[in-house]
Amino acid sequence: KAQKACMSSIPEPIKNPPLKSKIFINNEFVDSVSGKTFPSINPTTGEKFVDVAEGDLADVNKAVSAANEAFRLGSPWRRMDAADRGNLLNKLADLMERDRVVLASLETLDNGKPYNVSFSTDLELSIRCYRYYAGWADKNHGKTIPIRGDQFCYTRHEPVGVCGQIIPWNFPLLMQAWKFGPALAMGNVVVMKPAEQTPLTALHVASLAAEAGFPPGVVNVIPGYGPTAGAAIAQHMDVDKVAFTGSTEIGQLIPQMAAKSNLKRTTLELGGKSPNIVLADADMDDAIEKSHFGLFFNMGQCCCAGSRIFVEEKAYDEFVERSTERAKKRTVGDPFDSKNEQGPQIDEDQFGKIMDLIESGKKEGAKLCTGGSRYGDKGYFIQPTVFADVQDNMRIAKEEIFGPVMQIMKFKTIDEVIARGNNTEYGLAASIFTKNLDRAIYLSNSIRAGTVWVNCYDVFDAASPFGGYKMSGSGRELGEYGLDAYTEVKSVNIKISQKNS
Ligand code: TXE
Repeated sequence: KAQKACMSSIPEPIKNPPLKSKIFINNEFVDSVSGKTFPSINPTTGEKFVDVAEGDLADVNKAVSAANEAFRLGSPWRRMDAADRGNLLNKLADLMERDRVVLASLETLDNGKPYNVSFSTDLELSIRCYRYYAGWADKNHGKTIPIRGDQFCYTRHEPVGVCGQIIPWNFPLLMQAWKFGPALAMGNVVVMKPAEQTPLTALHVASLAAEAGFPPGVVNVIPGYGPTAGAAIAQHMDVDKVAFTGSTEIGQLIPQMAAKSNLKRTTLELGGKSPNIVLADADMDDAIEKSHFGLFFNMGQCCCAGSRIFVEEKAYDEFVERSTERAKKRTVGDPFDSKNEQGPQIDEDQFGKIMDLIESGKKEGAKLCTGGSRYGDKGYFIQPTVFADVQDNMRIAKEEIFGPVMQIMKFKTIDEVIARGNNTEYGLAASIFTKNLDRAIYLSNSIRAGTVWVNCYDVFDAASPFGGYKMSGSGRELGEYGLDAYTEVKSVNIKISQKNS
């Protein structure tokens, strides 16, 4: 009931929101140096709806120069009080509130996620993230340290400088917020490349940053492709740091490019194959609904999706049967229609990758309980799919599917499920459903993952750090920990005539 009341308070979307489709440098929208554009496709129809300026090396060079100029000593940005950087971030959040319907509509048009979700989740979490980091702007400071001798020693927390930020398409606004928030709060300047599939909300937010009053050159957004614009950022000699969220495959290239150029700092947030462990003593209604959400949310396009569900033997049959029923009820279709829980996948490539993995599951002998095919005949929709009797060596149990495809496996003992849960190159997230506190804690401590959810899934808060063990990434975003990636610590030692305690 509460959910319904909340949904009904969501304002109507705008079907044709205003589109900002040029490159954003120095607080201005400009064409690409080459004059080239690329099409942005509506995943609901598979049709182009706008041409976007295509940035590459030449545009990245321009943006990096603008960013360096904004970061020079004595610049308005460098001279600004830290608290005022926080005020600007809060102003940006206010403007996002003002344009919330436009941004949510744009996100749904470009990405295909249900409008209700864009409005109530993506916008809400993004705005909160900016406000959270606004509060940190004047609170991440150094120490004075009582070293030996007649010395005065203190540390300064300085910005890293020009931060390259490369983000994916699954949560365009939120990934931008996770990266802009801490970077700007700490006084850095940014050159961001949004994913080629979803450049529009990033560009709209850039214009809001200018309106909020961020000085020219502090925020730059270059739409374009990965191997050109993205690689130009990662390889740039005048970029001090690169933060990347995307595939593990490209995540392995980023530090190589960083090292071969100027050893810029890197943080990576990559793929996952997260275990969701359901013990027989769990509240089954709750475990089934939250496991459904943990996998199918955002069309399965979540790095932390609970995509290996291990269910204890005694509860296995019930879990499979009821999860199948729930998946069959999942409503799929036009993401602007508020009755739909699921929209299209992001593009043809992802659609093809997911269908290929579904076929592999069928061929390798997993039991297809529901779904398994395309939905409709237009756009990139896939039926909610459930596989049971999945074995650990099947491709669907090992590879990140990034689609609406659930894998259910059976286990007998706690030690077995820990070993199997950890038997992956990834380590982003995990979850445990049980009423037994002792087992919940033992399992949470034993699974090698950056986030563990107990009796819940996808609980995100800007204050709680997020990031991966193993090949799911390095470094942490969000929370106080997330400031580290955007801070250089300088130790200053001053010789003094006499130190006293
Ligand atoms: O990712 P890419 P794709 C996973 C998911 C998905 C797979 C492929 O399994 O099926 O990755 O998705 C930029 N130098 N995730 O192809 O290519 C690119 O332009 C610099 C998990 O979309 O990694 C985009 O901005 N940058 C993930 C960003 O990298 C490059 C979210 C991500 O694209 C580049 C998305 C290059 N050579 C996909 N090549 C998560 N962790 O949430 C590409 N890019």
